[in-house]
This record gives sequence, C-alpha cells and structure tokens, in this order.
Amino acid sequence: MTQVGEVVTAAELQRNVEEAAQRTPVIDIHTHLFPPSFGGLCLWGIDELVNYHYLVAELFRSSPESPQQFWALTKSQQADLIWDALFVKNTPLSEATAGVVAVMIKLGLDPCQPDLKQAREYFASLTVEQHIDHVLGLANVSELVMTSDPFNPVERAMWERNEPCPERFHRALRMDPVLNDWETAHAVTAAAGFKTSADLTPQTVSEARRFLDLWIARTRPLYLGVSLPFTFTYPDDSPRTRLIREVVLPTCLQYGIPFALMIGVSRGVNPALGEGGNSLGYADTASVERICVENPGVRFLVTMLSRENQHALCVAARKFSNLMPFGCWWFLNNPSIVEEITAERLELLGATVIPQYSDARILDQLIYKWAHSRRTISRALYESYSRLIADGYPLARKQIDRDVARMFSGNFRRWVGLPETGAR
Ligand code: HDL
Ligand code: ZN
Repeated sequence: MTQVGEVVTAAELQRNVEEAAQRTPVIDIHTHLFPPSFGGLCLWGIDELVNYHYLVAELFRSSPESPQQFWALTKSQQADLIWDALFVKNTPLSEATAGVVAVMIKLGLDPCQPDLKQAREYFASLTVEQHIDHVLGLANVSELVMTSDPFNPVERAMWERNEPCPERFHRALRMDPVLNDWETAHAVTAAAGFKTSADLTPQTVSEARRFLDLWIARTRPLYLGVSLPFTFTYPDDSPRTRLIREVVLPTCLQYGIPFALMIGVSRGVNPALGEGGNSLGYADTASVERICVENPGVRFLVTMLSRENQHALCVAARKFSNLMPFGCWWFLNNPSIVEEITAERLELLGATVIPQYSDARILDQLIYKWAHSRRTISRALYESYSRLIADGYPLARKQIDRDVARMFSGNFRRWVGLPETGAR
C-alpha cells in the first residue's frame, strides 16, 4: 500500500488528531452574536456570561428564589445570585457552569472567587473592540454567522441605520415570525409598507417575497433559517407550508442560498423562566426527507433538537445530497452527546457534515464552546481513525488535516458559496 505523505502510527494518532482539531480555524455557522458596532446587542463580560439563560434555568434547582423574585433583581444582582448558588455553594459540573469556569481560566481569572468583583474589574478595564480579537483568537474562530431577525425592532433599527458589519460577521436571515406566526408577522411587513394581509393572496405572497428581497439586499445573508417546533410536519395544510413553498424556497432558489431548518423546540413549557423556559420534543424526520426530495435544487442545512432524531437525520442525509446535517444544538451541546452524535455522523456520513456551531449569545462563550467541542470532536475522530489503522490502513497526517478543515469550514464554504479562504 503506497500512501502519499507521512503516515501516522497508532501511538502518534491521538496527538495528531487533537493538534489538528486545535489549530484548524472554524467558521461558526450559527450564533446570536453581534459586532461591537451593534451597541447593546453585542453581549460580552462576566455579568452577561453568568446570566446566560441556561444558567438562569439551572439556578432554580439550587436556590430558594422564585423566578418572580429573580426577574425583579438588576442584572448584576441576578449574576451575584447565580454565582453564589451555582459556582460557590455548588460545584460547576453542568456544561453551562463548567463553560463559564473555562472562560474565566482562559482569561486569567480565578473561578474560585466568592464573588464577581475580580472578574468585573477585569472586564471593566477592557473595551469590547480590544476584547473581540482576543476572544476570536482564543476560540480560533475565523468567521461566524449572526442571526439577523428583521422582525426584531432593535436589530431592524441597526440595519436601517446601516451600522457597519465586519466581513467576519456573516449573516443568516431568520424566518421565524414569517413561518411560525404569519398572523403577527404580516402586520410588521404591512407597517413597513408591504401590501401583505393575513390571507395568503397572490399579492401577499409577492409582497412577502419583496420584503425578503429588501432584507437580502440589506444583510446579504449566507442562508435563510428558521427554528421550528417539534410538531413541524411537511407538507401540511397550514400557512407555514404555503409560505415555505411560495415565499421561502423560491427565494432560496432565486438567490442560490440554502435554507436552514432548526427543528424540535417545545416553546414556553415554563414561561416563568423566559428564554430558559423552552424545551424539546421528538420531531418528524420524514418531513425533512419530503422537503429535500421535493426541492432537489435547494441546499438544506438541518439541525434537530432531540437526541433521538439524530440517527434518522444521518440516514436521511445518506439519501439526499442536498441535506447537510449541522451542529449539536442547545440541549445536545454537551460532551457526552456531542461525542455520540459526531461518532454516528462519521460512521454514516464520513467528513461530509458540519459537526458543530456554538449558538453563542455572549461573545466570551466562544472560548469554552469551541474548546469543549474541539476536544470532543477530536475524541470521536480519534476512534474512527483508530479503527482504520487497526485494520491496517496507512493513514496520512495530511488526511487528518484535510478532514478537520473540511468539517470546520470547507463543507460550509462550499454549501453557501464562500470562497475557499477568508471572509467574502
Ligand atoms: O432558535 C435558536 O436559534 C435557539 O438557539 C434559541 O436561540 C435558544 O434559545 C438558544 O439560545 N439555544 O442555545
Ligand atoms: Zn440559536
């Protein structure tokens, strides 16, 4: 067997895989981050980190405060309460608490402090313009994709003021109100001067497309995306199917951009927790297969929220080359589940998937979300390569580098038409 390039021995494999996973820059294809030019939408620093909605939800399992009492506090009082309950009185074992600890240690802060005084002094000494390059460097994130919601009034105002958006902050245009609540969404588009009504008349459909045309010109999104409930079925006789078929998919075809389906949310199971009050449900992967087979000219990105949907999603991706599974979303972004999902993706799909995104809401989260994901993805990759070597395959070092670069950025660049290197 003649392999081109330096062959990796079984003894050297783990170090090679870990080093490739660490040094390969990643494009973070789904985040809720904003550039500093978007003002208060750009969240960073210890009080935001500790107030992440994942931690707010965890607080009430370890603290006598009720949600009502919690929401009456200021943001720094909330952070003090969370810090004391989850980091001082408890061991930061959960992924969300361990993540904050990992960020603090990477930034040279002491995660065993009895309060947030030291951390607050550190962040108060920085500007976010100084801090952002440090964070992106530590996370080795070369580019990321924002979630741009034209129905969010604060975001809308930023875009209407033409706030500068650095090229490494790509955009995805979110369709949630259009596809999940047309009753409300059409009032917003009508108020913006588009002749839309609750009824999906030909004029409403063409005006809804004109609304998307405006926002595509304004934000130049790499893809259109939507978060869908676990009850999502396609097709059905709801307005959603008509809006997907008559507005979203024709727009994706016209602009040559993918449609990202994020399926599985059970919204507001405990409204008292606010953003933290959503849960998940087992969704219908046959609907994913139907939308893929019906639209061979559209490239789909699909991420599903239930662990129990992942294997079927991999099988669906074997049937449809226009289906790209991506990431380990939300309640799946935990090491044990990321490793399991990545392993089954490698076994069924090889390096043809996009294994992860951060879903970060606070800039500093990139540091832990990518450190933990790189560590876990390299464990799954190591197992796959180990089996190859055990069967006698002469694995070359450059194959490892190629596979990791493909999963960390190349597959996405190809899917959305970005040039091979650097921001568009
Ligand atoms: O809809 C989404 O993009 C989800 O990621 C939600 O924002 C969710 O609240 C979240 O933050 N998950 O991590
Ligand atoms: Zn998200």
